[in-house]
Amino acid sequence: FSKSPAVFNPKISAVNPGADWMVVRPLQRGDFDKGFLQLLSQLTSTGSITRKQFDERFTQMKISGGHYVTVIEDKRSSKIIAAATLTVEQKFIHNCSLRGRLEDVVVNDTYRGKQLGKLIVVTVSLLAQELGCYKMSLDCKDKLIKFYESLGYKLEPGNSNAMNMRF
Ligand code: 16G
Repeated sequence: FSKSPAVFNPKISAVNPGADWMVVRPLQRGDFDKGFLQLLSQLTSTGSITRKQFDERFTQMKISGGHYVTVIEDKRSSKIIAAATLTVEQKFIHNCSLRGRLEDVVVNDTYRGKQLGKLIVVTVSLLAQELGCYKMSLDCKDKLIKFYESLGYKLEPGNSNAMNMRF
């Protein structure tokens, strides 16, 4: 990320969120009541997750480690308005290195244009770098390629085709 202008010449960044009505922080159990799952449903199907299921998954993620679910809360309404997850994989390659994956990035529709997507992606990307990941990867829709490129992500032609097997 060292050449990313978004990180080193920001108007808005992890250290300068630019507004006192919001906070960037790790997911908390109480976020079940702050619309976290409703926000995720703007990204894809969540199913109908009960409080118990949410709590158990939260606990499992804590125990297994490597899951950094990060959110932005609007403190005025106590609602989660953006989220992104860093998942860290342990590797043998690259001298027993770590690989980061950027997952489940979503910003509430009604908060468009406030650069919250940039804020949360830059925050989570810096976290990956701080944790010692040798790279950070993501899958995204075609229309989001420009957005991620503006934050320092690059397509690697011939080397990074996303393929899925859906079950
Ligand atoms: C996007 C997300 C991915 C998410 C998937 C859900 C980013 C950068 N990518 O690819 O993390 O899990 O959508 O879509 O946020 P699906 O329900 O079709 O798997």
